[in-house]
Amino acid sequence: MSTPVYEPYLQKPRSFYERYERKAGIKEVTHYCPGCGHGELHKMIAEAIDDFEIADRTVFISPVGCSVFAYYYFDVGNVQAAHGRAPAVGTGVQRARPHSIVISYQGDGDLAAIGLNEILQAANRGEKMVVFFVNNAIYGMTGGQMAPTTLPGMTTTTSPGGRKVEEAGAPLRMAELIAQLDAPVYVARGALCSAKDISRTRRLVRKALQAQVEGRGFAFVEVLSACPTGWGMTPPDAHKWIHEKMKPYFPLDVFVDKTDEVHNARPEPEPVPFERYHEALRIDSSQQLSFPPAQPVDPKYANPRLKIAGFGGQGVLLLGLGAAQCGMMEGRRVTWLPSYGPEMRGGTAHCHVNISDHQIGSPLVSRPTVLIAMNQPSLEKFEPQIVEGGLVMLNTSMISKRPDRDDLEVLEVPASEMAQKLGNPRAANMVMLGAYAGYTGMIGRETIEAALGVIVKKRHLIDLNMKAVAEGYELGRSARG
Ligand SMILES: Cc1ncc(C[n+]2csc(CCOP(=O)(O)OP(=O)(O)O)c2C)c(N)n1
Ligand code: SF4
Repeated sequence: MSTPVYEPYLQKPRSFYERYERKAGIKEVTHYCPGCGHGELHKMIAEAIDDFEIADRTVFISPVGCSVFAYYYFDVGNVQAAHGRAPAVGTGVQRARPHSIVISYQGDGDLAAIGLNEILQAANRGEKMVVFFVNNAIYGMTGGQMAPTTLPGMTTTTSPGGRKVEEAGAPLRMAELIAQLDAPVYVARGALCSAKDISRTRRLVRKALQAQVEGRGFAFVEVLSACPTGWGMTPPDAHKWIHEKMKPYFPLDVFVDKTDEVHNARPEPEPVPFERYHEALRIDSSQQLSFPPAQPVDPKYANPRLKIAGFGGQGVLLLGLGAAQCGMMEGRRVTWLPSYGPEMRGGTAHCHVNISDHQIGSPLVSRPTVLIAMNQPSLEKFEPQIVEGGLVMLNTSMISKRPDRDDLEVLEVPASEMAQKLGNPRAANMVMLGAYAGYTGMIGRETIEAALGVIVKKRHLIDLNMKAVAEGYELGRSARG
């Protein structure tokens, strides 16, 4: 008798990514600690998105806090907002794209401290969005500081003697605060501690999302959620603590439910034509097409996502800007995103560039099709991110090793030495830009020369840069054969 094959009953929601491509090597699990409420709530939201079949028009706004990486998990539209600003970002998204389902996901530090004004104003305006407010009574991400929701007497890293109400005020009951405004249509509080509370919270989540599907208005669901790490407890003790300590202070209830009374019909989905953005930005799109796109482009190199990396002073940001400028002058859609940070002090500096014939979803390049590595640490750091069979361009003057992977196409360019021969090693970035254009055919040589006039601010360096581009271009072309 053959063994029956059972379909798994419990499946990952479809609106979660199949794999969580957050870091090389970590693809199956989230970054949350064991027992953390964020993971539980994520799953409830994802299941509801699946059931309402709204993944293609959902925009999830991740906050600053432990859930900052939510965009690695939810396979929907994602925006990462500055601390406390998710309701403002959500307002913009909702008003620009009224058919979107906007989810603002926020912690208590994010929503009730730095973002208190934002949330009250958005709720008071009755913006059409749902806010999931994760109340774990502390700042989890930064190591457990006191939050506006920290309970009286509760010990945190910034209230080692326990929260003193006479000094810090009483904990804010956000659901009650929002509920006394006129505009919100649904305000509720749930908890993630027992099976009963979890299934009740699931219903609240669905109801609030349903209100968005039906275009009814502002919905707010506060969720009492465990932070075993920040509280210094095991997950079972943390659940018990929510039940015994948090629930008495933050009662579970549905404070407002006007979802049957209020109905603001949503406009039918109406995608905004790309030209309308140009209109809004006062860009004459016919003027953009100053240079014919380089033709023909091998499909392998079309619509590239570039990561360009090196150490501070190698001009990697300018190299990226040059590539983006060229793409723009050839009438393509482009983005350029510099990455600053500790890299400025001697490590790697890098930028993300997209050049595309299509609308670009995100300026972030997490899976580059092309890596331009100007020094060895950049190769080591970003090689694992390159897509399978992608192109890596190495400044061999500074890189002695070769990629570990054998699926990559490698173009070796002794860029710094070539630039040195021209009189200035700092022009290595332009050698690389020329080599990229010559090798892939993605950018026309004339376009680069014109682009230099725009991006190189020191006029006396334009000649040198032109020569560097020309040398790189020839090397790239002959390497291609
Ligand atoms: C403008 C700004 N101020 C402060 C910080 C530091 N910071 C990062 S996360 C955080 C608190 C997050 O706590 P919470 O919203 O409760 O989320 P949790 O980590 O508990 O999920 C703070 C203060 C920051 N990133 N940006
Ligand atoms: S620190 Fe707390 S809130 Fe953050 S992931 Fe860990 S358990 Fe969750």
